[in-house]
Amino acid sequence: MASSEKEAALAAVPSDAPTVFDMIIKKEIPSTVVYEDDKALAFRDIAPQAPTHIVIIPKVKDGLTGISKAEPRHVEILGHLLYVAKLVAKQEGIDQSGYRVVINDGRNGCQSVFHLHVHLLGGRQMNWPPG
Ligand code: D5M
Repeated sequence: MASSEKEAALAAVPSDAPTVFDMIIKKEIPSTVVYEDDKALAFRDIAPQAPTHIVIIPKVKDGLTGISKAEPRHVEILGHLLYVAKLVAKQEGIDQSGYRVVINDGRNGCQSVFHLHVHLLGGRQMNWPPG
């Protein structure tokens, strides 16, 4: 993660207010959408951390600002987002070489946007442990 991305995450204030992702869903700001269905939207990350870096979000937030806020009613959409990650990885041609799926949560997790999202990263060798 670039230091500016980390700084943005550390400065972010957790909130249920609309985020930049709502603007993307409503097409109020541009994004490069790579997948869309009735429940999920996937678009290229504006600050890519790998050759392929896609953000996958639920179209309806329903209180799901982050994974730590998940309730039983969110189980279906959470599973769907992971399945979309698999579909998009194949579509992006990174399924053979492997990839990483990440959900950042809260301050220590470096979450900067409080609308649950799954990162799909690939196209390079990842390291473990992550930074
Ligand atoms: O990740 C939030 C991610 O959202 C971060 O990787 C940048 C990305 N982002 C923020 N604004 C945009 C726009 N406008 N388009 C595309 N991607 C965007 P987090 O896990 O919260 O740190």
